Amino acid sequence: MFVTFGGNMQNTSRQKKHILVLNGPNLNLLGRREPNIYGHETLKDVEQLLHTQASTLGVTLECKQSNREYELIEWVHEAVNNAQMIIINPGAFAHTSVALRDALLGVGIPFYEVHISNIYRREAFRHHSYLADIAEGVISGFGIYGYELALAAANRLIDSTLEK
Ligand code: CA2
Repeated sequence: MFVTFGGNMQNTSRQKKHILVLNGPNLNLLGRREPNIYGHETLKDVEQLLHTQASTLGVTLECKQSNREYELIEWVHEAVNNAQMIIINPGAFAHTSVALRDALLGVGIPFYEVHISNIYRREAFRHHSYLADIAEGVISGFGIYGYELALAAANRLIDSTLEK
């Protein structure tokens, strides 16, 4: 059940809503290089925005970034114990990683794939993602706003499953 309290939506059901936000290789450089493609905000700025949005929605959030494929895979495995949704910007691993695909398939946690840039307007090798066909949805080309869209959508998807 959901009630508004001080303008914020509160989840009064006993089940905690928890979302894992993963960022892959080189996204720690956000805001520091290639602002024409990825904008001026740093990853810390993005994570702060998402934490603010999450508290308004009444969900808890964990944000992690790694340049290592195995670390992302480990975090996906660990999420099986506590996250109802994953939001992932896999970076270039979207275009290369069967292992990350297998991890996401293996745990079966629903996830949204986010790309800051429009990968379909870029080089041909970015047009294919190993995650896209197993994702609940893909957001690409909305800048960092894509993460906020994904969080709003993830919260709704969790609510719809809690209601059942
Ligand atoms: O558009 C996206 O979010 C990407 O996932 C970003 C990846 C790229 O390989 C994907 O094709 C699309 C690259 C992340 C690199 O991030 C940087 C950020 C700032 C400066 C340099 C790299």
